[in-house]
Amino acid sequence: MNAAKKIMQRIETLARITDEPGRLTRTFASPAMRRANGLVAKWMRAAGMETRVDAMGNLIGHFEAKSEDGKKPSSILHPSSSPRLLLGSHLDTVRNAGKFDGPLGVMLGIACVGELRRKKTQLPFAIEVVGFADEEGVRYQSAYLGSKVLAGSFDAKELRRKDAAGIALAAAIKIFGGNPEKLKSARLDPKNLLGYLEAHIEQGPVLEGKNLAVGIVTAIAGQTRAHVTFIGHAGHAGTTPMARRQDALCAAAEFILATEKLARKTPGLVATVGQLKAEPGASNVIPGEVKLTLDLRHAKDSIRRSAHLALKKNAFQIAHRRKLKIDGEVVHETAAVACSEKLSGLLALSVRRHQKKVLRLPSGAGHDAAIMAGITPAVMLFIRCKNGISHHPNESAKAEDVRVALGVMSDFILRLAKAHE
Ligand code: HGY
Ligand code: MN
Ligand code: MN
Repeated sequence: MNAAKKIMQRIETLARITDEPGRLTRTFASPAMRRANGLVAKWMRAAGMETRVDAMGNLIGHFEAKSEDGKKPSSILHPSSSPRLLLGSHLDTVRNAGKFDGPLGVMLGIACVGELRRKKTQLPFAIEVVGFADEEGVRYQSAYLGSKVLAGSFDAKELRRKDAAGIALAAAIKIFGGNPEKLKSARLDPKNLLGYLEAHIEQGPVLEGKNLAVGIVTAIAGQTRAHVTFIGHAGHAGTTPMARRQDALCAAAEFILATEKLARKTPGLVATVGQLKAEPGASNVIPGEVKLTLDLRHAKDSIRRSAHLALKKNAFQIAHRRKLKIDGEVVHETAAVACSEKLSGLLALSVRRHQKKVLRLPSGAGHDAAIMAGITPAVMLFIRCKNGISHHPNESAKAEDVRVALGVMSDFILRLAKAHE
């Protein structure tokens, strides 16, 4: 079976590993994540890699091209100190997710190693394929827990975060078999890293619109994730006159529409209220308290930050006018990150070998590459996805485009090896 077909088959198999029967949901340190790590580790070993799961639950496959006599090339002194190129993406998903967001990058990384081994290619560096433990931030609301540990930018304060069931992050790590005390030492040594290449579906309509299989990411948009709570007064739906209500849900509704209005009139800004919880949550009770999430993205940090300030001010004004109290906190913020010019230039040469046109485009979605760029040059290859759909079960990519991506990535590795000799 050809490599692209095998990747598509594995994507299907992996998509059946879920925490929620009937739909794909695989969140940080969950039983499904454990099963997914086990299966992907098996595929990594079949491709000739040694595998390990680090203190945070990241799955890492290590590959060293051996010379004919089975010895490691001289530059590969020891797994901990050999120069290496990182490939990969995340294995966790959003709720009711698509199959490709994350896993496609990991499967392509494994396939690259499989090709190198099949062709007995000699490389002056090792390759590590990473399946990150938590990029989406669904369970603990703060994204990139896996890549932050490898990049050494994880903040130990996050360990106190609680999930919806009240389980602290530190406890979830331990239950999964990780070690919250060893997160610092799980950091990769930047000295050994040549770079990080992440292949990922575009999650947007641009490549499809230009009829291109792949594209190169210029930069990853910055993001702010915040929680906003409107605190009013619960009351009887039948007896409380409209003029005397402190209805938290009406305040939230006004805020949500104001958020949408600001994003619609600010070029390049996207804003989303993805979660909302109204308490006490009965049809005949005026909602006394509403907690909602706010997700803001923009390629320019200054615009994202001023939008956040404007919305915060607006929320206070709405609360004041309606005689409510308001509370809020920023739970996650990452700056916009430019991809490595040097590695993108090399990747462009590889794309040109497989596609007439080289398109460079920004990413509105966040990616582990944004965090890994903190310790090593990061470069991203986008793969066309159908109607740009993502974070939805209809997310899909074509085997033919996956074949192109595999060719580009394999070519990129050889180019990097040449440049490294
Ligand atoms: O939300 C995002 O941008 C990504 O899918 N984590
Ligand atoms: Mn995603
Ligand atoms: Mn993703």
